[in-house]
Amino acid sequence: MSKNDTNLRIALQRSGRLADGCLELFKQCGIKIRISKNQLLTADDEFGISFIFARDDDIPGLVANQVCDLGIVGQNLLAEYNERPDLNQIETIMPLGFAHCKLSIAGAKNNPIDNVAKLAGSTIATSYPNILNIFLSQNNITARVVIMHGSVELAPQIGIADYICDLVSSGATLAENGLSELFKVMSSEAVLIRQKPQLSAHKEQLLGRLLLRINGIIKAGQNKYIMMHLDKNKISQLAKILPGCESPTILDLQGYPDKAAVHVVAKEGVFWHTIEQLKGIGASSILVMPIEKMVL
Ligand code: PRT
Ligand code: ZN
Repeated sequence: MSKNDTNLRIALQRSGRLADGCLELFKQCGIKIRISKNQLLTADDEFGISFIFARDDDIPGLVANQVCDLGIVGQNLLAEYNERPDLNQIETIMPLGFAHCKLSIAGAKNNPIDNVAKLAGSTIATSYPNILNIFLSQNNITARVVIMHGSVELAPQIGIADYICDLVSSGATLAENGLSELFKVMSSEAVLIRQKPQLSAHKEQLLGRLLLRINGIIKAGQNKYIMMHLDKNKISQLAKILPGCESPTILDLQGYPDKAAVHVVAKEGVFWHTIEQLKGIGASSILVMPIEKMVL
C-alpha cells in the first residue's frame, strides 16, 4: 500500500476566504503544506496527511463520497446543502474559529424595515435559496426568491430584487452598495467535517492526533495566561472577576509576606474593564499573555 492510501485525506478550499485560515491552522498544528500554483494535491507524509485542494462547493461531496476523509467548509454551505441526500454521509466534528460571517437580509439604506413581515410580496436575490426559503417559511412570509451566483449586492441597484440575502463579514460591501443589514438569518464559521463511516484504525489514530492539536490551538486562542501580584486575602475574589478560572497557582513573593504572585488561566475574554476590576482589588504587576498551545 502506498503512503497516500494510508494518509488521512483532507479537502481544503484552493483559494478564497477559507484558504488562508486553513493554511494557518495546519501551520500551527506543525503540519507542513507545501503548495505551488495549480497544484491540487500535497502531502505531509511525516504526519501522514494528504491535502486535496478544491472549490469549497465540492468539498462536502468529496467527503460524502469518501474521496476525502475530512474537509473544511463554512457552516453556511452545509446548511444550504442540508437536503442533499448524499450529505447525510458527513458529520461536523468541530467549529474552527475562523471565516466568521453572517448570512443576512439587506436592503436599501434609505428605506429600512424593522419587521420581517414587511418582506412579504418582495423579491429577494441570493446564492442561498434553500436557507432563505426555510427562513421565509418559518416566518410565514411569501416572497419571490431569485438565485444569483455572484454580485448579489448589485441586485437592488439594477432592479433585479428589492432585497438581498448574502454573506456579510465587515459589512463594507453592503455599505459600498448603499445597503444596510436588516435581519440575520444565520451565523457561520469554518467547520471540520468528516465522513460518517468509521475510518481504518490507522486513520482514526491519525485523526485523534490531529484533533488533539487542533483542540490545543483553539483552546489556546480562547484562553489567556494572567500573572499578577495580589494580597493573599483577596485571592478568593478572583473567581468573580475571572469566571471559570480554577486553582490559581500561588507563589510567595520574597519580602512581602501578605502578598503572592498569582498565575491563572482565564477562560473568558480579558478586557480592559477586567484589568480595571483586578486593579480594584489591589492587583499590581498584571501581565496578560497569549497561550500558544493548550493540552489538558
Ligand atoms: O472558489 P470557491 O467556490 O472555492 O469560493 P467561493 O467564491 O464560493 O467562496 P469564498 O471564498 O468567497 O467564501 C468561502 C466561505 O468563506 C464562505 O462560504 C463563508 O463560509 C466564508 N466567508 C467568510 C465569506 C465571507 N466571510 C464573506 N465576507 N464568504 C463570502 N464573503 C463575501 C460577502 O458576501 C461579501 O460579498 O465577501 C464579501 C465581502 O464581505 P464584507 O462584508 O467584509 O464586505
Ligand atoms: Zn464556492
